[in-house]
Amino acid sequence: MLKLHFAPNSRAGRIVWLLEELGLPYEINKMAFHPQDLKSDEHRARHPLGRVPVLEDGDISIFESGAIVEYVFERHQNGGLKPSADSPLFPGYLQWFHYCEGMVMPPVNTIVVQTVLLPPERRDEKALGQAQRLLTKALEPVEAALAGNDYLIGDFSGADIMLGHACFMSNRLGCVTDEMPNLKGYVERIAARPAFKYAIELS
Ligand SMILES: N[C@@H](CCC(=O)N[C@@H](CS)C(=O)NCC(=O)O)C(=O)O
Repeated sequence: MLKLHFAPNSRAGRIVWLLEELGLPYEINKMAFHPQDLKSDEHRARHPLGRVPVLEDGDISIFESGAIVEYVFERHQNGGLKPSADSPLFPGYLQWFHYCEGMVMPPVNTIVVQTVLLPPERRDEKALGQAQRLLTKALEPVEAALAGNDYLIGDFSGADIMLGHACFMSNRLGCVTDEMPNLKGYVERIAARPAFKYAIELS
C-alpha cells in the first residue's frame, strides 16, 4: 500500500489530489506543519531536509512532488493524465509540469516566508515586492496558455496537478489579479474538482 507523508497547506496536497484523481488506495501519515514533526529524526530519515511530500511504496521512499507524480504514473497508473512521448501534447505537458517548481514556486516560497513564516519584525518589504513582481511575470505565460483552454494542455493532466496547485496557491496569496481572467477561471475549475476539494479540505 502506498503511504503518503503529508502536512496541511503544503505541496503534499498535490499527491493527495493525484491519488484521489486516480482512485489509488493509500494511507496517509498526517504530520503538523511544524518543526517538531517535520524536523524529527524520524521524518529526516525520509527526507534529509525534513520536507513534504514523501511517498513510500514498499521498500521505496521518494521525495519531490514532481518526481512522485511521475513515479506513480510509471509504476502504478496514469489514468490518461500523461500524454505519450509521441503525442503532440507531450512537449507542452513537460514544459508546464516543470515550470511549476522551476519558475512559479520560487517566488511563491519567498512570499510565504515574507508574509506568513517570518515574525513581522524580520519581514523584508523589498524582498516581498520583488517576489510579487516575479510571480506576476511567471504567471503571464500561464495566463496566455489558458486562452481558449480549460486546462494547460487542453485536457486535464499531471501538469495541472503540479502547476494548477501552484496557481491555486498564488491565487490564495492574492497574486492572481483581475488582469488574469483565464487564470481566475482555471483556479475555479480546479477548485471545483472533487479530488482537489478533498485534498484541500484535508489541509
Ligand atoms: N520541491 C519540493 C519542495 C518541498 C517543500 O519545500 N515542501 C514544503 C511544504 S510545501 C515543506 O516541507 N516545508 C517545510 C519546511 O521548509 O520546513 C517538492 O516539490 O516536493
